[in-house]
Amino acid sequence: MPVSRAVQHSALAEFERDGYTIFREVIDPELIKEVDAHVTWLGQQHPEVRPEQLGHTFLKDDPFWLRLVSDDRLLDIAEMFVGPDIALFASHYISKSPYSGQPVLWHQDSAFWPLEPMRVVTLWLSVDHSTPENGCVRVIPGSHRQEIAAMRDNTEVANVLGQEIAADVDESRAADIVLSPGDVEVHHPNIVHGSNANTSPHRRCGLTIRYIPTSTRITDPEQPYPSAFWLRGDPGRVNVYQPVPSYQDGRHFPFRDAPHWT
Ligand SMILES: O=C(O)CCC(=O)C(=O)O
Repeated sequence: MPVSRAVQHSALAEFERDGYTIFREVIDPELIKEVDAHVTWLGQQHPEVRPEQLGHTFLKDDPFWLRLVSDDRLLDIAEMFVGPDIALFASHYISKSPYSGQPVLWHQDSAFWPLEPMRVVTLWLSVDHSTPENGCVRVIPGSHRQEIAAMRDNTEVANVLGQEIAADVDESRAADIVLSPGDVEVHHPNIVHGSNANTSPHRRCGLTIRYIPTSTRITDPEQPYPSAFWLRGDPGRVNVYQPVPSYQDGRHFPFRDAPHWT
């Protein structure tokens, strides 16, 4: 069902005020089941990669991943924040295994990204139930209005980014983003956020999807950027995009919609 005008209005107001907002039951259980199987398949294809780090170059040759990030339900939400001309900049599964899933230390995404201007939005699709016990995303509401803080390396704790905001973050202000499979949290590139380690018996998997308007330039020297795909509207002139991969039986993750991706 398309997002109603009333929901759009309150989501945009929340996003502007807090730097994040949540949409419930965006992706249906059947597709989430396929996403779940995709994560398992990816882990088997890349046993050398930690499950918190599955992304980036892997998209280039993965028709299911493209099918998922091109889903109209996700693009309709992205459009509310970046307008009608949309490209994918990046996407990663951050799958935290039971008991051993690593934390993501406090950071602002814009400190890392080669984008000019920094117009970009993240949709975080929950694959599992995401709770404080299994290391859900935590945000500092309103912190998207702060300056971009300096980062420092942190290798004392095993963690996903290897870096954190150098200044102290007032954790008493943090909000836990509690989600069910199929829910989507949307956040601003400047919001201070992170997540704790998973010390629970339950996996916590989410897919980060970073959408840009096609007027945002990807300034990385590697062109086309490995996970840059034009998805909707006018492709513009500032980026080159990857060709959409064609599905081949036996080579790619098999999925219901595969016949439309050959
Ligand atoms: O999935 C997580 O724990 C962190 C997500 C994150 O840092 C992001 O979406 O930018």
